[in-house]
Amino acid sequence: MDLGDRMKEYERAYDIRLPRRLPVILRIDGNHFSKTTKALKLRKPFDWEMRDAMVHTMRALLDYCSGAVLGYTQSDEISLLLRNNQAHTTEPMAGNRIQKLCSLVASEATDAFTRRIRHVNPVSTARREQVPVSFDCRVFVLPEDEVVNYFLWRQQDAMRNFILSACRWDLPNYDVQGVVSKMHGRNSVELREWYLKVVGDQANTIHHPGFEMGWSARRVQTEQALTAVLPENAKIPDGQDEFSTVLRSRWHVQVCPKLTTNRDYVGEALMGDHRVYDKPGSERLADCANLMANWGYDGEQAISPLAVSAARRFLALVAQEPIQPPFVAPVPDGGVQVEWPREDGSLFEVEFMAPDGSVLEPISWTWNRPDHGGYVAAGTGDAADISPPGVLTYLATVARAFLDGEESCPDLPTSSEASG
Ligand SMILES: Nc1nc2c(ncn2[C@@H]2O[C@H](COP(=O)(O)OP(=O)(O)OP(=O)(O)O)[C@@H](O)[C@H]2O)c(=O)[nH]1
Ligand SMILES: [Mg+2]
Repeated sequence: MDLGDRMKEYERAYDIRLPRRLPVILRIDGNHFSKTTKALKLRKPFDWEMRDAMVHTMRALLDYCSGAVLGYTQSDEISLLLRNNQAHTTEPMAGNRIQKLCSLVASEATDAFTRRIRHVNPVSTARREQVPVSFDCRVFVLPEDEVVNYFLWRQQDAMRNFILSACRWDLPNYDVQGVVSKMHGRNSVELREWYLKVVGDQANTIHHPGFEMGWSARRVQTEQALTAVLPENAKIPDGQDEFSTVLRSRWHVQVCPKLTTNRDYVGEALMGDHRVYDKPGSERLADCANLMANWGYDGEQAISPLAVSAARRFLALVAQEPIQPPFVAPVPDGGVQVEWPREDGSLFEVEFMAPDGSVLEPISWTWNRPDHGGYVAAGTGDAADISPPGVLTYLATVARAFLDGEESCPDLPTSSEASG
């Protein structure tokens, strides 16, 4: 055997591959991050720049890894779920070769995190350039019915660490160490209750829920106006018009829902069925409220609390009507969109916008009908307007007429009609 063959044989002995078609988990973890975070001068116990860089890295890895369907990050770690069973011909990433997968993904993570953490804050760029950062990566397969449990395990780790850290940092005047050591490992739910009782009303403002639950990303389909995605001056394709829409797939980053009560969140990603529109409106609204600025990594605004509160009141009104619940989606400029499609292709859409100073809770609506190439009705108002019948009450009536198959939009009654 010549030298080359002999060396190749040594190499091949450890060129091990994962079995095909099983769910693949990659876990990327910051190497010695207790030291690294100190050198980067990140805030303890929870730091937004660290979080931003981790979420950014997760997003970069989701794009990098073929077959990625779900990402979850907490503390200094990221878990990715990859699938390679979509078709019989689907090729797994890096041929499922373990060494190649781990080294590629760890390098990509290191690159994405390093760039982000150095430049997220211009004041610290120069100092941070001196700090070496590295990530490790492990990879394995598991049975389909364990995938949800895997993510649940990582989230429980986040929740336990969150409450232990929050107690230690926020309650220096208490014998936290005593309480923690009494409860440690036994019952973090009790510890959480104790913490909430002690910090009282401030509980919601001290830490963002994402520090407790972690952040996650799934691929979702969103509907966009055709005119918004076509290049400027491009011709609208035959059979479509300026009101046509297209489905676009994108990564949707959010505070991870509590997985013990939302197992479907992971289950849907695993089964390749995770359209953003599948959730009840109230849950989607809660997701929207938790989005950070730049949630789609395209310069989006955080969702306005006023828009969320107006949309919430509207959903409560609509829930009293015997009609199907609407779809709810965030809007890039900080608003929330609530909409119903009809089988004939019509769409009734209400947008709760971020306030621009002119009115308290600006709102606009359109009833769009494709066959007549235009709007049946459109209007704007202030959701805060409660003079009879109130804009929200009116729009709930319109939604009902729309779903009842009406062809025209009820008029906005004048105050005298409504009270008379
Ligand atoms: N200051 C600060 N530190 C953080 C934050 N998130 C994570 N960390 C640090 O990251 C560490 C993650 O823990 P581990 O991964 O178990 O420990 P490690 O030091 O990275 O060690 P290895 O992973 O074994 O290399 C925590 O102990 C924290 O010190 C944060 O938001 N702020
Ligand atoms: Mg680590």
